[in-house]
Amino acid sequence: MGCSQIVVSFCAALLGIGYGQRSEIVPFDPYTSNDLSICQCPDINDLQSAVADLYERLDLLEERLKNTTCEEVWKSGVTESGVYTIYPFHDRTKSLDVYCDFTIDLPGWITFQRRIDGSENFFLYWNDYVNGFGDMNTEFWIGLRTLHQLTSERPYELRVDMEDFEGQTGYAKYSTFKVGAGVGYTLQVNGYSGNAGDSMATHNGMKFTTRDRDQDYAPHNCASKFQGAWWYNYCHETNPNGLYLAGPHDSFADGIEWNTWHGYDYSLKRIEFKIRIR
Ligand SMILES: [Ca+2]
Repeated sequence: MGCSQIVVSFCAALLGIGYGQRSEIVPFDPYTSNDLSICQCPDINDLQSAVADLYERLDLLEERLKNTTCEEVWKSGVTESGVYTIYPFHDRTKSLDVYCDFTIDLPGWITFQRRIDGSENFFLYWNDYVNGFGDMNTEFWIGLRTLHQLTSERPYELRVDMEDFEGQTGYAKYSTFKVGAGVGYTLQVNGYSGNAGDSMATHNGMKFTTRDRDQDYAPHNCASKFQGAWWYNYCHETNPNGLYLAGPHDSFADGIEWNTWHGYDYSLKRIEFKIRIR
């Protein structure tokens, strides 16, 4: 133990500040010097200011460790997709647990919806869709409130990945994705690229509709008719929150459809909606 550790620990203990804090006022390297002759108790004001400085540095360090996005989680060395805590808001005290996808188009995406096995009931109500539901590791919806909070603070892009029961995959990307404030939660989506076709275009500018809140253009309730919840127009080209009908079905458009890829009578095996800051 060098001089300053001894002195500062001793003086800090005397002054009731705590054990082991290091003051900068000792003018030599505390970890190498063995010259105890110049050890002296620092002034209490200097000591307090050194402690304050230390706390400030700890705050800065803690701030640096807070990942804003899934991309930052990935860049920190994590490579496995899963649920991680990020700090995506301007208010850096506010955290959010999200599922980060590190499987495709790296460095990483926030997944906000997933259908994969039909384990979750998606024919739910307004409050469910505002607040979110399900299990982030299997099937879930992150919630309209969260989507609005995220996309109102920074510009986001969207990626939709899908898979059929024959093992084919398709995707659609959009350079703009934004969800307006409640109660409409109006969707803004455009700038398509991909290989599954643009089934979101008809939903651009639409409000969100659930079985108990009709904000679509059809005379009936599109969510009730197609057993889902979405930014329905009159009514849809994609119905990702529809019934898990597992492949070809006789009913019309009430499964997990992406019309420009598999039409209105084929319910996809997997569909995932993901966003990241563009
Ligand atoms: Ca309607």
